[in-house]
This record gives sequence, structure tokens and C-alpha cells, in this order.
Amino acid sequence: MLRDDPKLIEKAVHTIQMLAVDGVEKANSGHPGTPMALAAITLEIWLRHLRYDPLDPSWPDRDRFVLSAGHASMLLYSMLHLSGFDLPMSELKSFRQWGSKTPGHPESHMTPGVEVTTGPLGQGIANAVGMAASIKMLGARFNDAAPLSTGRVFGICSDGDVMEGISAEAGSLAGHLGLDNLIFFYDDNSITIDGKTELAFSEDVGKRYEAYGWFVQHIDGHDHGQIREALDRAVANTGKPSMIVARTHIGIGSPKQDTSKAHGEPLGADAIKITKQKLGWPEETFHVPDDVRALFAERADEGRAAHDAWRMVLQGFQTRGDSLPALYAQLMSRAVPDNLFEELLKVVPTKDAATRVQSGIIEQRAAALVPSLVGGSADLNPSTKTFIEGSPAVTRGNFAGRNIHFGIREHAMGAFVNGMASSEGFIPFGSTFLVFSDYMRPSIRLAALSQVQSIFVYTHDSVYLGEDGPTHQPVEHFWALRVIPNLDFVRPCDALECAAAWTHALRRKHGPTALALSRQKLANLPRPAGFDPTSMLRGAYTIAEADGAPTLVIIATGSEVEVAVGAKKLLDAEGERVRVVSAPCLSQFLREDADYRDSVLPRGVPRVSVEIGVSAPWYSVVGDRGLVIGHDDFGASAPDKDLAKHFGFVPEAVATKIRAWRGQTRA
Ligand SMILES: Cc1ncc(C[n+]2csc(CCOP(=O)(O)OP(=O)(O)O)c2C)c(N)n1
Repeated sequence: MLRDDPKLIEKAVHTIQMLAVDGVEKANSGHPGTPMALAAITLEIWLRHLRYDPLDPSWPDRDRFVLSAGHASMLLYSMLHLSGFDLPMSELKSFRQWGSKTPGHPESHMTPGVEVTTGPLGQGIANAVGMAASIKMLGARFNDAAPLSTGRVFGICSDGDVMEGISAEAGSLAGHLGLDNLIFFYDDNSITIDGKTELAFSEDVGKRYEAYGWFVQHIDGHDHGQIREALDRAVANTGKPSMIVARTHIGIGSPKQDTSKAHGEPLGADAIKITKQKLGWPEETFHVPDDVRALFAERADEGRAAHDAWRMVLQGFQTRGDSLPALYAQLMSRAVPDNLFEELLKVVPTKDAATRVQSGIIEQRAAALVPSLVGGSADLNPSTKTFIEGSPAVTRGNFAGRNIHFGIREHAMGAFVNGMASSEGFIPFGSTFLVFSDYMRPSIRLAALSQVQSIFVYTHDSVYLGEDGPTHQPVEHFWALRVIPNLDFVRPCDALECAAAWTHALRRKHGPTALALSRQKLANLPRPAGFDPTSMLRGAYTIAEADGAPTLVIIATGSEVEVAVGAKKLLDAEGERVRVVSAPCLSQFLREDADYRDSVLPRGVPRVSVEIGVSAPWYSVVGDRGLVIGHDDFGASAPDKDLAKHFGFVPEAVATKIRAWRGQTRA
């Protein structure tokens, strides 16, 4: 084995270090010091443990590598290039440039072999927890029949990662679940951007992870023998996730070693010259010795062989006479039946209820039709109604269930769900109150950026949650979520729209969906004669038609649709011809063709919006001559009926506002 040659290993370390240094230098921006420090650890992981096939980066039973310290991206790009992934040298040379596959921080949808998008510190390690759980959940379904899901998640986190709170939540959950297929190195280099970590950080990280229930080891991160032994022990260890605390030197071998200067700026021509001379490395940039290429080629061959062996296992498995092969196929394609919407419509409750209740009933049917659907809440099952009936919760001893108790860890829940969505087999959801989407916003944004199918179920979606008061009452959240690119925010008004919302979320493969559901009871609204239910999937549609050509269109969402319909009745009686448009998903509506949009919101007809949240963005829908009935303040602690009255979200008050505005606009 070429990897048993210490001289060649040393050469490979230098190759990785210098590729990173050269890439950063050419881009004239980036982070050279950390790739230099982590080259030895990363090489040992990839050459001795990580199971990958560069020709098929998404081979389901691969091991995953997560660089949580995403700023060290040139380390990952160098590894992917050397390992034979579709990342040619030209990409390393265009690091951080327009159109390259080597963006400043790793982006999973951009670069083959990048498992998750990292950069916001703490997210990657929390994603990795979800990935490790996902692999175990898949394994619990099939491994007794055939070892189809046996992957491990290797990763590297930095000081910043372990300082961020999200990693503490995720670490605690990983320890609780005993995720022994999760193996991380903590790059303990005592340096962050401002200087030494001691400026702000003095706890014993190893002891903290021990307390979370991890298997913790301490090593010198430049000593190959120590790295190997620690890795072997971690891989063999069962029942606990592993944290290997590795002392390293940022910018090792360069004049900037052990200083924060090595963190986030190019080394500079002089420092590079000195460093290369010291290593006996040629001055030529992006130099890769032939024997180093051969070393990685040997490893890629092993990966391909492992993949081939797995394919044989899969083929044998597929000849089974029972239902497992079909289930496996369904999971791996995250299959959603073509007739999902029709099937969900069949179970739409006729009884009026809160949309969280209606959603819960519909979700049960969705879960029966879509075996990929799994998830949980952040300790709010009785409130969010998302527990999948008939299936147990995942525990450290049993990963066969479909329900996950995330505990009160919203940040980690978001990242965990994204980790699952970035892994294989599942369409994951996480649920909590809408106001706490703030606690998950970084993960929601990353789900949207990295185009993964995460579903976020948010209940208690407005001030109408009532007595809990303004701390729990979202007002800016509707728009705060709507403005995230590639996130579809869906706020259904009744049971029928809940069926559309779940259909939308389950069909939407390349981006997350957030559902906003009411705590309070809402009426199931009648639809106009000849109503086509598929119009609900178009984001906005006419829910109550005007008698003749409309003189006015009221656009409302969620609980305010009922109020708008009430106001319409009052205004119609006075001679208006009001159309009410329900707009559960504005982003979907904007994707519809102009003819459809014009048919719903006819040009030239005055528009009013009604939604109990911040008003300013609604002018983009109603136009600057339109009327926005919103709520630009926090809520209050009181019963929902009183809040509706005081805040003016009852039909009479809405009609009064519209009348006054009509008077003004006509004058
Ligand atoms: C959530 C978040 N906050 C801030 C940053 C900006 N940032 C990038 S790296 C870093 C700290 C670097 O220290 P460390 O994590 O120890 O990395 P090293 O210096 O060892 O590369 C910071 C604050 C970030 N990427 N993510």
C-alpha cells in the first residue's frame, strides 16, 4: 500500500497544504492557515477510513466528510481534486471566482463531493449529527436483511464551531442518541480571528463533550501515529460519538504559524517562498507530484471496489420476495405518489378546527403514503400535532421509528433536519412555534441555499395564539420567511389548503417549505361553484368570487381569509363586487405564468391585503395605491377573540377601513 510509505504521506500533506496556499494566493483571498494545519488529519481520514467513490459522489452507502470549519474550503477542494472527484485543477485555480465550482465556502449544490454547505460556524457539525442519525435510521430498516446503510460521518470542527451554541445543542443530542457513526476532530489551535482563543474561551472542550456522552481523545494533530491510533479507536468504539481533540498549529511551517494572520488572508509571496523552501517544495504553483497522484488513485480504486461490493449486496437484496426492496426503492427516491394530492383531499376533515389540527390529520395520511417522511418537534408534540402515529420514537437503541424527539433545541433541529435532507432516504421535518423560526433561521436559510427538501412545520402562527402573549406571537415572521430566496412559506386558511400545503412540501424536491398553522379554530370555507382544487397549488386563487366583474380584490392568508370573506359580505351588500383571493404561498404564485396571475389579480382592479403581521412588504402585492391592513406592532396577552377585536381583524373593522379608503381613493 502506497499509504504505508511515510515519506509519501509527508509529501501528500505538503501537496494539500501548498494547493490550499496557492489557491488562496491566486484568489487573493481566503484562509490558508487552517488547511495547512488540518492537512495531516484530513489525509489520514481520507486515506485510511473514509469510504468514497469519486465517480459516484452520492453512492448511498458512502461515508460522509463534513468540513464544519467551512472557511478552510481549499482543504476540501484540494482533497476532492486529488481524490479524483469531478473537480479539475482549473477549478482550484479559479477558487472564489465567478462561475467556478470552488466558492469561498463549500456549497453542496455547487461542488461534487461536498456533502453540506458550511461556513456559518456550528452548522456543519450539527448537520453531521442529522446525517449520522439518518444513516442509522435507514440501517435500522434494512441492515438486518442486508448491510445497505453502514456509513460513518467524519468531520472537522474548529474553535468557532464549538463556541457556537448550535453545536452544543447538536452535541448533546448526538450523545443522547449514542451516534457512534459520528467521528469529529476538533481543531484545537488556540487561534481565532481576533487573536488567541483565551480572549474569550477558557472551558475544557473535551470535558464538555465527555459530559454530552461522547468518547473523547486528545492528540497532537500533526503526529500521524497519534492520528491513526485515535481514528482506529474512534471507529472501533461503540455506543458514543467521538470527538478527537487535536492540538494543531495554524499556518504550520509558514512564517505566520500560530498567529491569527494565518487565518484569513493570503500568506503573501515572501511567506510562500520561505515556506516552500523550508519544505523543500518547488516554487511552481499548484504542484502535484506523480506519486502523490498515484497514492490517491490507489485509494479511489479501493473506494470503487467497496462500491462494487455494495452493489452486489444491493442486487442480492433486490431479489428478496418480501416488501423490503420496494420500500428501499421508495425511500431512496424519496417517492411521493403521483396521486398524493387526490389522496390527501380524501381525508380532509369537514369539521372546523385549527389548521394545526387539520394539518396533523392530513400528515398522518401523507406519512402512510410517503415512507420517507420522518421528523419531530422541539418538545412541542401536543401543540404542533406532528407525531407520526403508529411509529415509535427514535432512541439510542432503536432507530427504526419515524419520530424524533429533538428536545428543546430548535437551532440544532433545523440543522439536523438539513443533515437528514442532505443524506439519503428521508424527507425530514422539524416543528415548533412560528415565533421560534427565529431560532432556526440560519438553518432555514442554508436549506434554501443548498436546495434541500427540509420541511419546517410552524404552528401558533399569529397573535391569535392568544394568552401566551407577545413573546410567543409572530408578527414579522411571515415576511421574514417569505424574503428568504428558495424558501416556500405556506400559510393555509383551512383544512383543504392544509392538504395542498403538505402536497406542495412533499413534492418540492429542491428547496425547503415552511408551513404556518394556526393554534385557534378556523372555519372550513366554502369554495365557489366549479372550484378546481389544483388552483390551491398555484399559490393564490379566488376563494370567494365577486358577483360580476370585481370592483375590488381582497388578498388574505391563513386565519385572515375568513375575516376577508366576512368583510366581502358586508361590502357586497353596499354595492361593491368583492373578490377574495386566498394566497397561501406567494412565492409559488409568483412562479405562475402572467396569464394566471392576471386572472387572479386582474390589472386595474384595486387591491387590499389582510394579514395580521407587518404591512410594508404587502405593498409589493397591492401596489402603492392599494390598501394594506396589517399589524405593525407586537401582540398582547389576551384571548384571541379580544385580540381580533382590539387589533381590528374582524369583518366589520376591515370593511370600515376599506370603506374609508374607497372614499379617499374615489375622491
Ligand atoms: C456563525 C459565524 N460567525 C462568524 C463567522 C466568521 N468567522 C469565520 S472563521 C471565524 C473564527 C475562526 O476561528 P476558528 O474557528 O478557530 O478557525 P481557525 O482560525 O482555526 O481557522 C469567524 C468568527 C462565521 N463564519 N460563522
